[in-house]
Parts: sequence; C-alpha cells; structure tokens
Amino acid sequence: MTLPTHTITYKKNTYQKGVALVMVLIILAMISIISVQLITERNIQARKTNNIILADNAWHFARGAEILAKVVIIESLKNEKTVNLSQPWAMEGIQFPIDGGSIKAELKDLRSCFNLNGILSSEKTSSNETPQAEQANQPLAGELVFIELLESLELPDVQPKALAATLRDWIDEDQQPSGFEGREDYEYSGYTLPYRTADTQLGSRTELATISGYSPEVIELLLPYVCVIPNEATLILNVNTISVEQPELLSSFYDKLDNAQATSILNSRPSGGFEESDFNTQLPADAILHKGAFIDFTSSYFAVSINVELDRARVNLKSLLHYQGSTNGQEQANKVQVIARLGLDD
Ligand SMILES: [Ca+2]
Repeated sequence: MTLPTHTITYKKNTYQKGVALVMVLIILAMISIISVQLITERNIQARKTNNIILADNAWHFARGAEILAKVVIIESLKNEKTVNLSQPWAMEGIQFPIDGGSIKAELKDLRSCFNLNGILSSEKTSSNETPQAEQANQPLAGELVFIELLESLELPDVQPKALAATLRDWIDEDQQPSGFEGREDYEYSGYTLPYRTADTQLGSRTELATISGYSPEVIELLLPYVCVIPNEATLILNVNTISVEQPELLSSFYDKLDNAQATSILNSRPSGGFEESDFNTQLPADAILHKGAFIDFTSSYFAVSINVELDRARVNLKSLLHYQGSTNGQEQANKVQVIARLGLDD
C-alpha cells in the first residue's frame, strides 16, 4: 500500500521543525551556561584582584604603624634617664580607625623578659662569644638563671635542668652535649624526620618547638616570660618594665630574693622608674645578683606587635626594633632600626 504523498510531506516537515526547535533550545542553553561561567570567572578574578589590593594596602598600613612606633620610641625616650612603663611608648591597646578597618599596635620592652639567647651568658666569656669546648659540661651563668626561672614558675612535668641543657646545646656552636641531659645532632638525627641543631643563636621563639623537651604545653606556659633578641647573648633585665604579674623574672636573677620580695620591689617603683641608687636600697641586704646576669634601668630593644584589619584583609606583623639614642640626658642623634620582622607569635 502506498500512502498519499501530501501526508508524508506533512509529517517530514513537522519532524524537521521539532529537531530545529530542540537544536535552538540546546544552543540557547549552552550560551546561557557559557555566559554564567564567564560572569562567574570575571567575578572571581575581580575578587582576587580586590583581595590583592586590600592585602597590599593592609601591608602598607602595617609598615606605616611600624614607622609610627619608631617615632613614638624616639619621642618617648628623648632626654629620659630611664625606660619605664609610664612613658607614651608603653601605652596598651592603642587602636587607630582607618577607612574599612582598624590598626592595633603595642610595644614591648625586650629587656622585660628573659632573652633566650642570654643562656650563653657566661662570667668567663664576653656576651657574644660561644663557650669554649672545655666549658661544655659546666652550666653557664645564663643556664643557671634560666633553671632558676623555670623552677620559680613551677611548670608541671618540666625538668628545668634538661630544658636549659637542650636549649644551650641547640644554640652553642659545638657538638659536645652539655652533660647527661644535653642533646646535640646525634639526638635529632635519630628522629623519624631527622634534622640537626641550629648551633647558632635563636632568631625567633618558635624555634623552641624544635628543641628536645619543649612540648606545646611547656612553650605555651613559657612564652609570656621569654623573648629572643637576635644576635644578642646578654642577660639583662630592665627592672622598670617587668610586669608586676611576673616577679619570677626578677627573683630568678638573684640569689636570696623570693617572688614576694620581688613583687614588693616592683610595686614600689616610682612613676619615673628606678635609677640604680634607688633600686639598690630596695634590695634585701643578702640578695646577690647572679654572675652573668645584669639589671638595667633603660633599654635598647623593643618589639612592636601590629594587627591591621582592612575589609577582608588581615596583616599581623611583629617587628623587633633597636633603639640607639640617649637615655642619659645627653644630646645626640636618636634613631631606631628594624632588626627583624616576624609573625605575631614569634
Ligand atoms: Ca650545639
């Protein structure tokens, strides 16, 4: 049987129109998908660019705060005889509003804490010398002060002598363990992920995490009391900037000075800070300063902690500053140099 020719033509045209409609719909769908992808990609790129600009601006705000900190130090200490907590540099919680965020900045005297590099301080060598090999088994003066500080803090599950020995071995340039509790390369090279001792001074407090015996719990308890002054192995405390909450720092520098006596001395500081003659009258008659440790009433090293929030951008910067100027009332050029830039936790 043969179908009528007009019927076949009608069905063929209807089929072709259906195919064309589907094709048009597919093309429209593809165009829509591609358009959405292009718009999304453009938005992502625009946001990335915006984030880069924000982060860059936040970094420059942080650098600006660093410069301001240097100015504050110079202006605070110009013609001052002491460095003390009543001076403008020591103001806490300083916050500057900026368009889209804020800048927080805080200065700390690095002579108000135990300088970990000062563990190399020895009565027999100058401050920046590495101890001689024959001294390796004898605790250094700085080591003894650090042990006394750890004992005074009464940290749980801590062996002060071992912590002092491993810190000393990490810093000193020889490979001779400091007694039975010392640890040199032979210890760390046996770890699952082996590494070697630095055999040089610390650049940051975070290095403690790599030293034998320094667990996260010990480090957390210890951090408020310690700091690192790069390339400075002296053990000096500025009695005018120690926190009243941390009398252990002062008592650990002396034989026969307990925490209660140290607290009493810190509470009796005049607003302008102690000078040497005033301070000595506050000490118990039998208190003896440990060899290798020194008390000062000024400072040359500061840390400024800066936090910038700018829209979605965050910048945390900690800069170590070296103040070179007169704190003895003498007229001379004052200047502050940045000696290191670190993260806030360093
Ligand atoms: Ca060593």
